Amino acid sequence: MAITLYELAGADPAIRFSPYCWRIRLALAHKGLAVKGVAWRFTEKSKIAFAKTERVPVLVDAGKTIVDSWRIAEYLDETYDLHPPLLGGTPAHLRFLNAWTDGVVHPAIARIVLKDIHDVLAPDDQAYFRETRERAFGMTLEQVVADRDTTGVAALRAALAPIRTVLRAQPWLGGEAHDYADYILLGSLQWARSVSRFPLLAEDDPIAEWHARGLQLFDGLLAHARRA
Ligand SMILES: N[C@@H](CCC(=O)N[C@@H](CS)C(=O)NCC(=O)O)C(=O)O
Repeated sequence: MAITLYELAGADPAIRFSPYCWRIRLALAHKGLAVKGVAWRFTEKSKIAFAKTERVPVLVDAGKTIVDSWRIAEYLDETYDLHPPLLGGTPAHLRFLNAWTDGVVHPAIARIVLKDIHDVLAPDDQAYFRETRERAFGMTLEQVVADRDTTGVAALRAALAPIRTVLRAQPWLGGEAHDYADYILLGSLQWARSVSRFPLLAEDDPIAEWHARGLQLFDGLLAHARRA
């Protein structure tokens, strides 16, 4: 039976925009595994209650249910060990990259695309998203993104400096070949790309060149995805 992945979707169910779900889409493609994606919306908590979580991604494979993108990547390496490795052994540096991306890069991206995310959501999700995110940020969605053209985008580009340094020295974050390190950040950029046309990266940024190559991986998995 095919692997099933519950993925965050917009009002248009073809718009899949969760950074964590994109990491797993890329991870599955890396492993050469087929997947059936199931569109899930923020307010459909009951649909994933069987997994004892309120968040996606949720992966179901051969009767097993796994939640949390990092844990899913570990599971895929453990279970499909004859396929190309994603994490490879004891991935302390990848754990760091994962935590840094979630904790530093995501807030910087959110400061730019938060209102765009809201705009792609179905009506029930829009109300939920506005309420939960405005509570978390302590201001309106419009206020969060008000300075995105100036300080917002500058803050994101500055935060990405370590990535720029690495990509000046090697073609992929994984080294000579792409691996889960690349999928972590590609997933984050795909989150923004799915919901927004705002240019996160300057054209001459080495990260933009890497991103262009990343979009074409696995027959253009990211490049061909539906966008708002
Ligand atoms: N640490 C989790 C984070 C998962 C997560 O936060 N998912 C978001 C979608 S991007 C979610 O389901 N949010 C539900 C909500 O905000 O109610 C992972 O890596 O999978």
